[in-house]
Amino acid sequence: MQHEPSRSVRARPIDIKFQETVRYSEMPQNQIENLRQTVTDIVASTPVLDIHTHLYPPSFRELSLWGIDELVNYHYLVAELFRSSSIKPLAFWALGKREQADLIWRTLFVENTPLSEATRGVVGVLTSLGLNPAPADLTEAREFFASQDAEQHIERVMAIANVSEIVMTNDIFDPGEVAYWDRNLPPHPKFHAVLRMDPLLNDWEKALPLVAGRGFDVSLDLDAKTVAGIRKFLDAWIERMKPLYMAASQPPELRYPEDSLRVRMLSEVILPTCRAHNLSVSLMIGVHKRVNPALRDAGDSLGHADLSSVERLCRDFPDNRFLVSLLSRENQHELCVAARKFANLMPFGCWWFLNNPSIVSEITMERVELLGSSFIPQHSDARILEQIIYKWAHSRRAIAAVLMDNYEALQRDGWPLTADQIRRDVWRMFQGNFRKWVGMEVR
Ligand code: HDL
Ligand code: ZN
Repeated sequence: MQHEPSRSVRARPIDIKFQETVRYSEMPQNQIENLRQTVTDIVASTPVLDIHTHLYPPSFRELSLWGIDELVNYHYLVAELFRSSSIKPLAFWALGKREQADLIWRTLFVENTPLSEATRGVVGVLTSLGLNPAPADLTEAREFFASQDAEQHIERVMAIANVSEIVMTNDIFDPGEVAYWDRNLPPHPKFHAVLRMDPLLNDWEKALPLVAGRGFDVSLDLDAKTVAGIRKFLDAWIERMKPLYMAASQPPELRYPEDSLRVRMLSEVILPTCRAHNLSVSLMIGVHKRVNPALRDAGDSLGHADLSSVERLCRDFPDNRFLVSLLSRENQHELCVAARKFANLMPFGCWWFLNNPSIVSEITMERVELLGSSFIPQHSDARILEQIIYKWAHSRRAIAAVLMDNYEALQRDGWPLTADQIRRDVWRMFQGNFRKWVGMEVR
């Protein structure tokens, strides 16, 4: 029963003098400048483990994309082309890759200024490789890339980007991917595998023949035999691929709990398999696929996801680890709060349409304020090798600025901050949190 305060207590005016409980001592300007330079240097010099990319070593053949024609044909730029050119998608797709690149270059880099994140990125790559960043055409760049040795080029680009290791996206339903793994080649020391399985969750009817085709006894109904068959299929892939985690991109309509094949596949097949192999699952939620099919890979959009479903997954599966990235800017604060409630939830990256400096800054600031250094700030999502150069340069600049503000405030409040503490924090965000999450050795 609520105790009612006596009248006298209630009547007495509440006399609170608001005063600064902490006397902010102004930091000397040179201390601020020193701090900013220290943070800039540490963020720039800490190698990052790029936890989600679509990059592959040369042994993956046509999946391994690099060079100017791939860079300029990035699907982000294809989408931007149609806003500044009269060409229609059908006519564009009828062109060869070089003609496509020439058209994109002329339209977005010559007839217009490369102001967008994705166009400016190509400029930064050319500059960092010592090439003319503003040529009239792609002749010089094509000659440069044609003269590169693939392996040496990978080493050079990773060094420029200060990326220590690259985590791939290995779609077990992609024929090119399956062909690679069927060759049983030795793994590349700097590229790590991830078992990507979208069709299992998003389109079982399409996935079924590919699972059955590998000799597993499965049918359309998710009966006990089929659950066992899909788990054996995944076990075989895990044995071969040794993935760091399992991953799937999900539409914003993902709801849990829900009486659906998607949720049964997740709760009866995927999550138990992850537990059996001590693997985290990465759920990348918020994609509306092909809202404009004519644009192909450039035709995807986004939607607002349901964080209560994510929280209930973390609650109901406490022995699973959820590596989560959401595509809607409006979901980011909710994701931080959910991560405060569940230690088996790891927010990561500023994904896709969020990977722009203004939004990376906003998301990183609210993550630091709510989660300290207990999150993974970024991944490149690079599809073409050289993109890690600009994607990480842009992200490092935004992340460093956020850390400067927070360290400055900490010093103002009297904390005896040291460069070693900053080094430890940045290493944790760029390397340690992920290594620990997936069980890699934490150097
Ligand atoms: O599903 C994904 O992994 C996304 O990152 C898509 O590949 C998307 O097309 C992309 O390249 N985003 O950057
Ligand atoms: Zn991706």
